[in-house]
Amino acid sequence: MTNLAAPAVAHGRLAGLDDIVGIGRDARRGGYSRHVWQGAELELRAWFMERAAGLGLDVEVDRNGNLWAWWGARGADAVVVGSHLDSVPGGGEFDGPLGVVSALDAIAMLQVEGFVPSRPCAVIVFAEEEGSRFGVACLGSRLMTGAISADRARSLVDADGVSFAEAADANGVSSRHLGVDRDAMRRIGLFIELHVEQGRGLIDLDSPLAVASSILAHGRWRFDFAGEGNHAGATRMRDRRDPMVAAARAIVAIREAAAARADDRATVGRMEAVPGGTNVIPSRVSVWLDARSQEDSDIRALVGEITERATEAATAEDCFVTVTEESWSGRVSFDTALRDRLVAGLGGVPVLPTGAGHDAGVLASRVPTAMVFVRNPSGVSHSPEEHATLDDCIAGVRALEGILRGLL
Ligand code: HGY
Ligand code: MN
Ligand code: MN
Repeated sequence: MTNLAAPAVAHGRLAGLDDIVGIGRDARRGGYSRHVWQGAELELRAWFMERAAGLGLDVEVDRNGNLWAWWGARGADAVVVGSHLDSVPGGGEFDGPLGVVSALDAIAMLQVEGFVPSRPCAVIVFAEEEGSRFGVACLGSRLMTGAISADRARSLVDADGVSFAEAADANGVSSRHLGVDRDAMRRIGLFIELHVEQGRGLIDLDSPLAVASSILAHGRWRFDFAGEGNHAGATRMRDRRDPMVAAARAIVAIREAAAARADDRATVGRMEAVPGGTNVIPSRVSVWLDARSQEDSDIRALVGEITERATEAATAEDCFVTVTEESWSGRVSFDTALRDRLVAGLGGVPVLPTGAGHDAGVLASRVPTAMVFVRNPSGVSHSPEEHATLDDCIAGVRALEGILRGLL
């Protein structure tokens, strides 16, 4: 069938992205800071509910704070599409929202064309995908699938000491009912997440779209270096037990360890010194490690080496280090039948692996799951420089529309 409809456009971007372009701008960091159940993310939730209701979709919040918008009756074997609306601190405009906006636009286009689905269909917005507030990425999908226990999730705290349980309760999601959502999981027949590409893959392949093959194994570890808090002027250099110096040595070792391995990635993008005064030798320094590798065993080996070297660094400064695994995601290979179906339906687009984590990766071990990537001409993500052209975004919506037409 010929496409009769086109996605709405405003000010040179998809109209849905234009609607939310002013929400959560971060004047200090640049880009967007949209964190679960805080001002901007709450505005985005309200925007989603209104936009979905405007399309006649039936919106609900599930027991873990994820949003669902049903096209037609809720039911088993549903085709579920969507992504997330939260961001990293100072993130880009597309990571998450592009998938949500494109899903709504694809449904809107099918509606204009008079298409009537013969199978349940829903758009989902997963909560706390980036883990920017509570530390564990993909928290909404992990809770829904049982990949994290409700007790563990309830006990996670944000930078102000607010627990996930408290934040959930304050936002109408009962913390007592957090956890594996068997009803929701039974309803998902398959899940498709459209996402901006987060590397240079599509630039180099000269294609606006790709379908995902796999996600690197990845995880987060917290290294807490403990020393002796003391006075910056009164403490002789030889008398210090400075955890900042130990942490600095460990960070250099992290880079060396990852760089010495074929395709491993290790990042320290966050650290905290306690108490954090210019004239105070810290008593504790926490360093968050994000590590990723091709295989689960590679990453275990990498983190093992990093732990040894961090321990040496701590000992050299007469400090101690404790290591806590905050989250773990094994390597994901997406469903090959669904992937091949999408590739064929999209005229033979390339198949790409990704180093970025996604809710689709969490769902992949439970239900057939696929991802569609939209070219990112900057090749940059988790930064205000992340980009996708309007033409490529439209190609993504059209792709999703065609995929839904074929599946529904
Ligand atoms: O951290 C990640 O890979 C992500 O984009 N959630
Ligand atoms: Mn991201
Ligand atoms: Mn994302």
